[in-house]
Amino acid sequence: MDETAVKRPSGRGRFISFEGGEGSGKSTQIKKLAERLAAARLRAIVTREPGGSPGAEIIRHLVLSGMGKLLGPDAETLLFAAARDDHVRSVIRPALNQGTWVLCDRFSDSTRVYQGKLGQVSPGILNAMQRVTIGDLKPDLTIVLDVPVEIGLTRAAARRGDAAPDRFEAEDLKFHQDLREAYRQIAAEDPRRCVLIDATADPDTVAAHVWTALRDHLFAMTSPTPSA
Ligand code: Z5A
Repeated sequence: MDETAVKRPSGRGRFISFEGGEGSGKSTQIKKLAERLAAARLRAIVTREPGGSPGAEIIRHLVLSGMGKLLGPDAETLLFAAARDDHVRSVIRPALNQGTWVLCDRFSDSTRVYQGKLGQVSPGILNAMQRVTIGDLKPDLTIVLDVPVEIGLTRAAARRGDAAPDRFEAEDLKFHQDLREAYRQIAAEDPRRCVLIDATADPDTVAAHVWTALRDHLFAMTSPTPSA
């Protein structure tokens, strides 16, 4: 890709979310993309959900400990929404408004998948929460990293070592298979925003596909087409 293309002034920063199942490599790929954007002299922040702001990190601790699950699916969804509200207001919107790119490890698709498709929380609740927390904000590009469940869980277990699995890692195999399917479906339904990437290859190969997705989706949007 012509890296001068990413330096075109465009006002608002770009918002890129990374989604996928456990161990799909989101954190690894976000780090690589951040390094590449920095090399292209683009201001970018890396953040995550749940979390990303001091208030939201407290809620992250709560939900990943399993406390939210005890309250039931609707209340657990409200916890994710409260975290997102703080994160969007205090980190994401200010950064985008200053022209900084935001690379976010999970965003609203995670709620659609984990709470909606798998947790059976009603579309009414999800839509209401979305209106309150993000309004019309949506990622310019969502990278969906796709790996067979066995590979993702093996990677996640290897990284975790002796530590106990968190609230979602502890779910059964069917949960993780349904999760993968739900993400594939979201990517298929919204091809203008989402790119499904096979994340079974080595990290550098996956990173090359992520970069191609940026070129095809974001720079097609910003046109004019960069000269070679
Ligand atoms: N959740 C929700 O329910 N509702 C919501 O609205 C939101 C979230 C926002 C957050 O977990 C949980 O919250 C999440 C959904 C739920 N479920 N879970 N669990 P988290 O942030 O703690 O974890 P995660 O988002 O699932 O990410 P992860 O498990 O940490 O994985 P990852 O970031 O996708 O992967 P990684 O850390 O980059 O890589 C994992 C390991 O694999 C690591 O050792 C790497 O070195 C290795 N790796 C990475 N890429 C490769 C390749 N290509 N080949 C070989 N090895 C690799």
